[in-house]
Amino acid sequence: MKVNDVVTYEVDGPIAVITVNSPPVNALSNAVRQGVAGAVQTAIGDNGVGAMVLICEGRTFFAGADITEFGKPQVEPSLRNLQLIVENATKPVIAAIHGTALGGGLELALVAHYRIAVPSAKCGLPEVNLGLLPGAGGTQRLPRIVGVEKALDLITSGAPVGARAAKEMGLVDELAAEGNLRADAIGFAQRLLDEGRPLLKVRDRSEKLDEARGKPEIFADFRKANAKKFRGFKAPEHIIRCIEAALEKPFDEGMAYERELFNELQADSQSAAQRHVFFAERQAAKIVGLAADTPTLPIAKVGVIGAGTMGGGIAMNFANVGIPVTIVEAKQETLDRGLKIIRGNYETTAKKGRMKPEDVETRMGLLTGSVAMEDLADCDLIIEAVFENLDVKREVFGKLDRIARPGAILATNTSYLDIDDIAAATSRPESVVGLHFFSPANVMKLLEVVRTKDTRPEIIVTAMKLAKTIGKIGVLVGNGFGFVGNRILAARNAQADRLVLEGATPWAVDKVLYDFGFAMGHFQMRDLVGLDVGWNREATSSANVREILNEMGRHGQKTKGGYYDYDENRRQTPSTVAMQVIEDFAAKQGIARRAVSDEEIHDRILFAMVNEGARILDEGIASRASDIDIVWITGYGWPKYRGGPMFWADLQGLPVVLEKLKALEAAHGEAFSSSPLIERLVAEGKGFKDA
Ligand code: 3H9
Repeated sequence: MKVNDVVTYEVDGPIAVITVNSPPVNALSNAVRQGVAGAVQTAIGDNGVGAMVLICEGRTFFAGADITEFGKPQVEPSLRNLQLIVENATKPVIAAIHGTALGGGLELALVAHYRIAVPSAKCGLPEVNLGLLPGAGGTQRLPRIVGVEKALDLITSGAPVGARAAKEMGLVDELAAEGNLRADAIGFAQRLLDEGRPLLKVRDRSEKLDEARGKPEIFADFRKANAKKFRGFKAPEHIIRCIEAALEKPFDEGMAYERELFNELQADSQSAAQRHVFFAERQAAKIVGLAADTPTLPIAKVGVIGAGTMGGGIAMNFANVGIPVTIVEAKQETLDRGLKIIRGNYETTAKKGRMKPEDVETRMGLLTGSVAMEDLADCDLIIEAVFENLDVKREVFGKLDRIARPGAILATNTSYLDIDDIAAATSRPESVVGLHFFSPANVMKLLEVVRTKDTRPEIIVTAMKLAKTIGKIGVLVGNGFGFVGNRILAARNAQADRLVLEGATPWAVDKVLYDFGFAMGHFQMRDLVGLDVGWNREATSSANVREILNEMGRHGQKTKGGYYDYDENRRQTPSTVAMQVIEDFAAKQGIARRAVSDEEIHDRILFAMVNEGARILDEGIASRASDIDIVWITGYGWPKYRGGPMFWADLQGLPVVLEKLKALEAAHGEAFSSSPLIERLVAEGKGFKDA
C-alpha cells in the first residue's frame, strides 16, 4: 500500500515493512517524515502486526535531515516528533540499514528498538561538517550506546564507522548478508517476536554513561588534544557541552539542552557558511555549457614529466588509485632522487598506520622511471610539471607533440602561465588542458582544471571526472593569469607587501589572517613554501624585500631564516634582520612608515581579494562565485566556517563591500577600484550568489 509518494507499507506475516524511496539520498524531507509517521501508526493499529522493519530503497538509508528545508517553515511531524512516535511504538521497530545512515538518519535509527545493517553500510553523525550538532538526540543517545569517549570522537569528527565496527560498539545489533537486507531484517524481526525480546529504548540505558562518570578529566583532555583542530569552529565545543550534559542531566533535560544549542548553531553564520560549502562542492562538479552526454576518454596509463616535488606528488595520486605512471626526468640522478622521495613518503604513511605496509611496494610497482620522453608514447594522459618558465614548457610540449599518441591528453601543471601559448607549441592545441595541482600534490584536495579556448569538451569532462577518481575536488576555470587561486593570491601578496612597507610588521599581518581563521599567516606561508620558489637567481635586481631576503640566503624555513628566524625545531621568532631589510627598503622607496591598524590590514587584504574574485567572475574565468569559494577553501586554507571569499562578501552585504572599496580607493589608490560586477550587483540589489 502506498502511504504517500515516497513511502510504502506492506505486511509480511506478522511483520510490517515500511519502505522509503525518496531519491537521491532519502533525506528526511517533509514527505518522508509524514509518510513514515503514517506507516508506523498504521502498523501500531494493525492487530495482525507484531513488529515493523524500516528500510530504504535506492543508494542509501536516510542521509539525514533535508538540508534544503533548513530555514523554511517546519512541517509536522518534525523529526523529533517522528522519533517520539517510533520510540514509543508499542511494537518493536527495526531499522534496516544500507548505504550511509547519517545525521538525522542515524538519529532516527537510534530511536528504533533494534538495528540491523549490511556489512558495507556506514553510520555517522556528520552534522559538525555543516557547522551543526546532531539535533535529534544524537548527542544524548550515542554516548548511551557507545560510551562518552567514542561519542566525542565520532560526533566531533563527523567520520562514519563501518557496520562491522558499529556492531562491535553496540550501535548495530545484527549484521545482514550483503544484498539480502530486507529478508534478513524480516527474519530478525520474526526472531525478536519468537523470543519475546523487549522494546529496548536507548534513552533508558545508562551503563556506558556510568563508565565515564569516574573519569571527569575526559572532557578537559579531549578539548586540549583537539584545540588546534577545532580552533575557530563553534560546533565542536557545542557538541562537547551536549555530551557533558548527557552525563550530567536526566535524558529529557539533556534533549532540551541539545535542542537549544542546535538552534543556536543553526542560526549562526558558520553553519550557513558550511552548508554553502557542502552544496558549492557539489556544484563545482557540474560543468556549465557542455552537453550532458559528452563522452569521457579512458585513462589507463599516465605520464608525468618532472620528478621534483610537484611531479612526484602528482604521480602518487595515480598510483594510489591503481593507475600506472611513467615518470620522466632529464637526468638519471634526479629521477632516482625523485623516486626515493616518493618511496619515503609512502613508507612514512605506512609507518603512521595510514596505509598497509604491503601497499608501498604495490604502489611503487605502478611507477616506472625513465630518462627518455619517448617512453610516454603510449600514455593516455601526460602531465608536464617542469620548471615554471614559458620557453622551457613550450619546448617540452613541442617534443610531446612529436611523441604522444594521437588523441592523448597533454596537460600542464603551470600555475600562472598562458596555456594557449604553451598549446601553440603543438600541432594539437585542442588536446591541451591545464591541470593545476597544489603542493603537496598528493595531499591537497584542490585541482584547478584549466580549459583553454581550444580544449576539446571530451577532455574537459575527462579531467573533471579524473579529479574525482583521484580524490580531488576539481574546479573548472578559464585560462587567465594565475587562473582563480593564484590570481587572488597575487592580490593578497600585493597588499601584504605594501602594508609592511607602509608600517605594518609581517607578524601583525600574519596575526590578522590567523585570527580571521587561516591556518597560518601570509609571511609564515611564504617562509614555509620557500621564498626562492620562482626566484630568478641570475637577476639580482633587489627589486623588492623578498628578493633581497633571497639574495641574503634567507629562503625561509629551510634556511632557518626568511621573514622569521627559525630554531632547530622550526619554531619561529620575528626576525630583526628581516625587519631591518623592510625598513631600509621602505626608506629607499621614499615611503614614510606609519602606524597601521589591524583593521586596515584586515580590510585591505580581504577586500582586495574579494574585488579580484569579482573581476575573475565577471571575466568568466570562474563559472560561479561558489567555485571561487571552493578554490580558496580547498587550496589556500580560507577558513571553512567563513564560506570562502565570495560567500563572506555576500554576508557583509555587497553595498558594504562597495562602500569599503570606495573608501580604500580614496585612501590607497586604484588597486581598490571596484569591479564593475560589484557595482552592477549592488544596483540590482543582488549578491555574488545571484551572479
Ligand atoms: C541533520 O541531519 C540534522 C539533524 O541532526 C537534526 C535535525 C533536527 N539534504 O553527495 P552526493 C543531495 S543535518 C538534502 O553528490 P554521494 C546532494 O546535494 C544532515 N540534500 O552523493 C546531491 O544533490 P544534487 C546530516 C542532500 O553518493 C545529492 O543529494 N547529513 C542531502 O557522493 C547527491 O549527493 C549529512 O550531512 C541532505 N541531507 O554521497 C549528509 N545529502 O544531485 C550529507 C545529500 O542535486 N550528505 N543531498 O547535487 C552526504 O554526506 C552525501 O550526500 C552522501 C551521498 C554520503 C549521503
